[in-house]
Amino acid sequence: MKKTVLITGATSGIGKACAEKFASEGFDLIITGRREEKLEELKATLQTKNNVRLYTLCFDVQNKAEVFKSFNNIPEEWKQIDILINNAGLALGRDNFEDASMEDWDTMMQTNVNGLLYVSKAILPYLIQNQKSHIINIGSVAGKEVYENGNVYCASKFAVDAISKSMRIDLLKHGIKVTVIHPGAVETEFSIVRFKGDVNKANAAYTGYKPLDAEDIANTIFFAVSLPDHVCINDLTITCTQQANAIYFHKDA
Ligand code: NDP
Ligand code: 8X3
Repeated sequence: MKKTVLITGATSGIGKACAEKFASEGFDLIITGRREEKLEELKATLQTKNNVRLYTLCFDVQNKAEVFKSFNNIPEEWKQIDILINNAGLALGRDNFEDASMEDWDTMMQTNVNGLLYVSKAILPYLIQNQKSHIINIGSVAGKEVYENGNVYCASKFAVDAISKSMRIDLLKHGIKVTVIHPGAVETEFSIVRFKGDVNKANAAYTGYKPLDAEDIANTIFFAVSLPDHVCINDLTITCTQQANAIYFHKDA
């Protein structure tokens, strides 16, 4: 029987690359995001290319009521969820503590922390029922070391790390694997969003070295979910070769 993967934030970057990878490997997919037209476009492309079924859900992960309504209303045949990839997330601004916007802080915490909690809680009954399910949370190297002006984005990803450890303990009795992936710099829409459309600042974030591609992360996630039932990768940090951690890069001269 085909397996089903639920990917949050599938409209671009890492989430979209995961959708492409899992579809190419024959998984059925539930893809989510706020941009409906991007979800529908991806659904059409992946259905044409691969012999798989896709279901789209358009909601804002920050909205608890919307999240629960979306999952309570999914058709019965989509309730068999094997893998949850909690990927939706963002950084907003890279500002010193005293200059940073409190609205940006709220959005980052509500998306990266609350959103992940709401989605996980909403589909937990399906994952428990399934027994051999797997939760993949997308953390960050920013959840391993704090860097200058990273303040609340870093805090949100430290929280993802703590939540992942806690989920692994509490869900042990249900046989649910919990893996947290901590990527370093990946070239996606992430920096455009972080710098609020400032393309020069966004491009500068990836200049002088070869960053990871979204596909690198998708392939790593696929590897983690392809391991035998008795093997669980708990925690995996992945950077490009020119990045050592959240702070140190070796850039081209
Ligand atoms: P992108 O900006 O390319 O993708 C982010 C995705 O998250 C989009 O699909 C977006 O969809 C979705 N999203 C954002 N906010 C919400 C929301 N409130 N509700 C629902 N969906 C939302 O960035 P990445 O692919 O790079 O980011 C994916 C994850 O990887 C994030 O958690 C990020 O923190 C993490 N990460 C990224 C790194 C990088 O260098 N790029 C490094 C380490 C971690 P839509 O706009 O349609 O809602
Ligand atoms: C995104 C990577 O280094 O910009 O999580 O925080 S970083």
